[in-house]
Amino acid sequence: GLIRKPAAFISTISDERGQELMYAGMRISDVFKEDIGIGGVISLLWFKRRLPPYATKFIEMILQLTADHGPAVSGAMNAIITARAGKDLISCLVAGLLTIGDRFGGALDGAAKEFTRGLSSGQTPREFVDSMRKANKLIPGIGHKIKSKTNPDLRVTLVVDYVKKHFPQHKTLDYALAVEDVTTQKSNTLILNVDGAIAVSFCDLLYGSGAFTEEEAAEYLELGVLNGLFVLGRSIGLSAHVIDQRRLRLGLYRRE
Ligand code: Q5B
Repeated sequence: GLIRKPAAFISTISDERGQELMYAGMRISDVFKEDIGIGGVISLLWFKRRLPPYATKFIEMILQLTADHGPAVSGAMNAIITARAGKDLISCLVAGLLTIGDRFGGALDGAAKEFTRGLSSGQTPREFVDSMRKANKLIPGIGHKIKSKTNPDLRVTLVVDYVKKHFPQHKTLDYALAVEDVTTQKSNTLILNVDGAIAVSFCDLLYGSGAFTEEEAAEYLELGVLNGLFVLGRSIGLSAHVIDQRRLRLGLYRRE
């Protein structure tokens, strides 16, 4: 009889085999009919479900806020230098993206992990800070090279205001802000930074929106989706820097 070939390749998020492309079961024509936006598309492809409008707007807000932070940050510098070396757009983009990690732009997953651990284990903010110091670990999502209590990061203010206004609960964000009160006693640059603010707010979305079970929320954090948000957002700005350098027709860079 017929012997079925084992499936060598499994995918569960999109399907182009029928007449219409489907994103997590939603027809591409309905994506536009219902005007779900890029936040809605991300909620379908990343989370395989529709999320409430305040959540999809929040995803869009993250992409807009993280799109760029000037030419001086690690990612942009790498992309600019690569562009000036005459490389193609993808090489420049990848050169920039490869700087994203624990120190720059890639502290979201770590921040989500550490702040949820501190909160769920009942540590006070002071105990949390002390436990991290004892473990000889920097707190992911805390600290900035130029932003501080006296030179606040408006991106963080925008996130905090949005979450407090629209989210049904924001206990991880509140906890992180209380941790910031402790860390800024040491140095006023040890603020809750943009990575940290987005990460803890996303924990509140995953655990508090009612769209995910506790296990699903924990699994998404484990899978590392949060750094993906920064990567996606910053790709907009990195590409822009490459286009800018080409437009300016700048030559090979060499430090004087
Ligand atoms: N200390 C961000 O360092 C930075 C501490 C800390 C406890 C901490 C540092 C850090 C965690 C990773 C993180 C995301 C490297 C940052 C981003 C996107 C961006 C970027 C942009 C954009 C800054 C001075 C003293 C030392 C340290 C202590 C520092 N951080 N203690 N927990 N987290 N943070 N990254 O200023 O006693 O003197 O030895 O790694 O969240 O990437 O715009 O630039 O959009 O592009 O060089 O915003 O905080 O400070 O390393 O000289 O430390 O503070 O132990 O204490 P700095 P350091 P001591 S957002």
